[in-house]
Amino acid sequence: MDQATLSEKLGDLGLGPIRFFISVDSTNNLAAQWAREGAPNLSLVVSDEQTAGRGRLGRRWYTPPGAALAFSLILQDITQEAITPRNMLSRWTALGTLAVCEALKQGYPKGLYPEIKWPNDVLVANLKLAGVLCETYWQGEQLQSIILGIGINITSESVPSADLLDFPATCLEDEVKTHVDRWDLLHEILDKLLYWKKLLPSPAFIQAWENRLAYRLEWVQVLNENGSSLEGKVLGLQSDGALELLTRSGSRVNLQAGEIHLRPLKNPS
Ligand code: BT5
Repeated sequence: MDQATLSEKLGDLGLGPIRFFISVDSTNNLAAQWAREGAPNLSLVVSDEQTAGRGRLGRRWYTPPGAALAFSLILQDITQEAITPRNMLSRWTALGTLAVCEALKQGYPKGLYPEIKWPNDVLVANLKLAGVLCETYWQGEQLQSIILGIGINITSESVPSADLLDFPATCLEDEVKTHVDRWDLLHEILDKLLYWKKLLPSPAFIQAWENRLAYRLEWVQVLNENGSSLEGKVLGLQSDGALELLTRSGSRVNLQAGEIHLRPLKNPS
């Protein structure tokens, strides 16, 4: 792939300019820098390899060459969607996960059941296939830009060894048992993303997100970064994107998308 070919391939989507790299540290870093320098809305950074790809809270995201999709979309016209308050920001992360799910479902309608592991992962067959890192840049209370970074494992080379993972992972080719054209998939993901972006403030968006939610009506353990944990049954989503759980004592708890992890509970007592 090269920049001109990719720009042509994605040309019908109405994106901003596209920068394609063979290798970068992190597409989110390059996108943030470009946004500061005045990148137009919907500019896109794509790289074949990332040498220091990032997950949340300084965690690593592995993107070896020739094996995955790694890209970052720059969103500058955020007020247009009219959901700038901080408590609505989880919708932007969900936009990435939902777009990946819908593109996968469209491409592989039979046999692939992508789900959103709240707040930022895409699972297939209970294995992590993709992750979203949404970063915001503010000037005071004014949201300037959002960088929506998405990483998807395509070939088996993209799946890190188990010792590097905090949740078991897979790649698309292993799940669909056939060759995948990652650039076709990129086109479809961006297409879905632009579609749902327009609907971001609507109840239909929350509904579509909730329809893809993993572990619905199942018991999960919620692990906090501070070491505390909570067990609950996943009920669904609140209108602000909070995850609603029913605890063992019968109370309802709404989780905001902070630094927490969900784990399925195999044998709830
Ligand atoms: C994420 O974080 O899942 C967000 C990943 C976002 C990556 C994209 S790629 C384009 C853009 N540029 C960037 O630098 N980042 C974005 P989190 O939920 O914190 O998960 C991180 C954890 O996922 C790590 O601690 C590993 O356990 C695991 N992991 C790392 N690489 C993986 C991979 N290729 N496949 C599956 N799991 C992986």
